[in-house]
Amino acid sequence: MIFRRNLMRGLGASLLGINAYNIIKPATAAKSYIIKEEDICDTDSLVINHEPVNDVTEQQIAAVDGVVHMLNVGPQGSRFRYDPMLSEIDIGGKILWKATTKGHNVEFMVAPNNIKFKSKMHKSAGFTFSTPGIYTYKCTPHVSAGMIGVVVVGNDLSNMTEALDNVAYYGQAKELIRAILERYYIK
Ligand SMILES: [Cu+2]
Repeated sequence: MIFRRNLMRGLGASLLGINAYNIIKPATAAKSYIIKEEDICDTDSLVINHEPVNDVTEQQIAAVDGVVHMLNVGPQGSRFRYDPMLSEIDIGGKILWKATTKGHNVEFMVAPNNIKFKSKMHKSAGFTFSTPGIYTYKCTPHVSAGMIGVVVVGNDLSNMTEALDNVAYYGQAKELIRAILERYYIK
């Protein structure tokens, strides 16, 4: 389940060409996305695999807590974006990154317990978040263009300091991650 505790606070704000609607968007429409079997990144395709993702079948999409689209052009017209950029899920929730357009992947940058995950290019991928905390992730080839995302699991902000800055952040990634975290979680 997505909790929307912070949604109202951000409404109307605009920073760096992103607005609250596009950062936090309810994932209740997940059932409407049809994922083809061949678009699912299977376990053997993962460079680093800590969670099997080949169990994300069409029938199981309805059980996904959030769907994040990987896009060549984001909702605001920026190149190379995830939509939404921020996902909030409960412990044990699963996110599906859908290869809506090709050329993208998902690679964790900051994660609790230094959990590693890197999906194959051009493929949809899923991950089950069993450890609470803040996760930041990038599209490996597009991080400098700001193709980044944030997942907050279990409303646990204990690794905020680490999430705010990391050597893996560069280009637009750094200011976008900071903007998201500061707007919604830092008073
Ligand atoms: Cu990309």
